[in-house]
Amino acid sequence: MTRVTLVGVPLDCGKRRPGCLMGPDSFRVAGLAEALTALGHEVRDIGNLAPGPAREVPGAHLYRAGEVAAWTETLIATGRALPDMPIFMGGDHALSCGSVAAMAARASDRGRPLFLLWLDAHSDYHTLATTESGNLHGCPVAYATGQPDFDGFPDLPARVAHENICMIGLRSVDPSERDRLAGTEAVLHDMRAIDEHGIAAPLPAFLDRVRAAGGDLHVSFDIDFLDPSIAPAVVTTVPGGATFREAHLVMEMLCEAGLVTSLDLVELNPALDERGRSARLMVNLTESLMGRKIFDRPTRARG
Ligand code: 4U7
Ligand code: MN
Ligand code: MN
Ligand code: MN
Repeated sequence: MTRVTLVGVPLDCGKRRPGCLMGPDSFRVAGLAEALTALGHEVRDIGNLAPGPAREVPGAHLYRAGEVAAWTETLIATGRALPDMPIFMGGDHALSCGSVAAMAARASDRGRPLFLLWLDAHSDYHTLATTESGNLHGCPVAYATGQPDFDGFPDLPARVAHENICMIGLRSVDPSERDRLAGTEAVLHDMRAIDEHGIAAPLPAFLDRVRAAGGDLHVSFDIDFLDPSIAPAVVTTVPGGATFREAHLVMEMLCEAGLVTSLDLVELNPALDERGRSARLMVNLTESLMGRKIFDRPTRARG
């Protein structure tokens, strides 16, 4: 049994096309709390957070950056103090500036490192200086790892080390992100690697490292990790994403490892959904993460 805290984050200012505002309520309507309760977990929904007043963030090309910075401040303050397993129901991916920073701070308060599993078509490694779109949902990994050029944002209480990051599902990475990530120890699995080796391949080694380090593990699930044919509720669809079974397998393997301490569900745009199917799929995947299985499997031997 896990104690789960649902945190609504109706942050919709990380990109120009609105809609993620309704994400938290779509997850509620799709039955997230009920599904986790039925699996035997203790679930508490603390409602939706609200940001403080916008901060001063310089940069004419940036879209509503002062509001993202205000949300980041709220998320760090609230998230750091949350017990148990928070699920941040977005909201767009700019919320992960705050959720990841908060979980890194919480882990460091407990004397542990934070590991980050990034499930996304994109690497979200822009800084305020490198983003061409000016949309801050493309920036959270750079912020959370402590890259420079986040003037006006709150100081990071604790940063995530690149060597503790694993990204799976990549298929749209901008050249400047690629060049800067290539110089780090982050483990990057693009869709080509998944086609070639299977989605299960990169996980055991990463999970072994989390376990060996006694780390917390935050999973950031951008709905565009999934192929748009099964999850249509996204603004800019990127073809060639994870299939239904590939995504469930990742969740099932994470469940078996028993290491996940927090989760983001982000970028769902309910206005573009088809009769709620994308929201329902995200809820089903969360159920797989939290223990729904057909048969028990013997625990894999660990090296
Ligand atoms: B998401 C992009 F240019 N890199 O910076 C950008 F391709 O949270 C996309 O992963 C960012 O959906 C996507 O605007 C952010 C673009
Ligand atoms: Mn993203
Ligand atoms: Mn994405
Ligand atoms: Mn997106």
